[in-house]
Amino acid sequence: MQRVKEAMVDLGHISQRLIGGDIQGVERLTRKALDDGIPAREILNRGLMPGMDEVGKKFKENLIYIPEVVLSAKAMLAGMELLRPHLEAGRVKPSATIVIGTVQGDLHDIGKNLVSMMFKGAGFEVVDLGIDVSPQRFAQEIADRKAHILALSALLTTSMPNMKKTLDLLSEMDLRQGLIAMVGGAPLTQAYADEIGADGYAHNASLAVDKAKELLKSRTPQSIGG
Ligand code: B12
Repeated sequence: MQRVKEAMVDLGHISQRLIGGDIQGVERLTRKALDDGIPAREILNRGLMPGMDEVGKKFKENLIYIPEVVLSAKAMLAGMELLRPHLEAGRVKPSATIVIGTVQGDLHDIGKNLVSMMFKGAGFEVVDLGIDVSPQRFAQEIADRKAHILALSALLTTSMPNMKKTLDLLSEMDLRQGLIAMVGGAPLTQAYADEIGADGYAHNASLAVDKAKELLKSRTPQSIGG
C-alpha cells in the first residue's frame, strides 16, 4: 500500500507558536522541521526570528505584556537549543578566542546566545559570560583567557553606557591594545559603536561572524582560517 508522506512543517507555524508562547509547540515543530531536513538556519531565519520580531512589535504597541514576552522568549530559547548542535556543527580548530556577554544591568540574552552559537559554528573558541556582566568581570576574563575579541551585547538604551564603561576600564587596565572590541544589540548603531571607540558593529549574528573575521584578518593576516 502506498504511504501518504506527512506534510513538511510550515515554518510560519513555528512563528505562530512562538508568538503564542507555546514552548512545547515550538519544540515539537522545530524537531519536526529538522527531521524533514530543513536547514537549521532556515528554521531560525524563517520560523523563530520572524516570530520574535512580531513579539517585539506587539510588546512595543502594548498589545502584549511582560508575562507573554517571557513565554515567547522561553519558546525561542527552547527552539534555539534544538538548533544549537546544527548551528555549531563543523567546528574546526579554534582560530581565535572570543569573550562574549550582555552588559551590566541588562538581562536580554536571546540575541547574544545566537551570536555566540554562530561564532562557535565559525570555529571560534567562545567564552560566554552570560547576562548582567560587570566591566570588572569582562576585564578579568579578557586578561585570564588572553582573548582576541570582546563581544558586548545590549538591548536597553539604559544599559548601552555600560559598553563604554567596559571599554574605558579595559583601556585603564592596559587591556585594550590588540583586543578587538565588537558591540551589538537592537538599539545599537554603527555611529554609537564609533562614538564609544568599538572596533566593530554588526546588525545580526551572521554579519557578526563576517565582521569578526574581517577584523581579525586586518590585524593578523595569518591568524584566521577563512
Ligand atoms: C524578549 C524581550 C525581553 C525578555 C528577555 C528574555 C531573554 N532571555 O532575553 C524579557 C521579558 C525578560 C524582557 C525584559 C525587559 N525588557 Co525587553 N524585550 C524583549 C524583545 C521583545 C525581544 C528581544 C529579542 O530577544 N530579540 C530577538 C534577538 C534575536 O534579537 P537581538 O537581541 O536584537 O539580537 C540580534 C542583533 O541585535 C545582534 N546582536 C545582539 N547582540 C549582539 C552582540 C554583538 C557583539 C553583535 C556584533 C551583534 C549582536 O545579533 C542578534 C541576532 O541576529 C525586545 C523588543 C525588540 N524589538 O528588540 C524588548 C525590549 C528590548 N525590551 C525592552 C524593555 C523596556 C524591557 C524591560 C525594561 C521591561 C520592563 N518594564 O521590565 C525589561 C528589562 C529587563 C532587563 N534589566 O534587562 C525595550 C527596550 C527599550 C529601550 N529603549 O531600552 C524593548 C526594545 C521593547 C520595547 N520596544 O519597548 N525583554
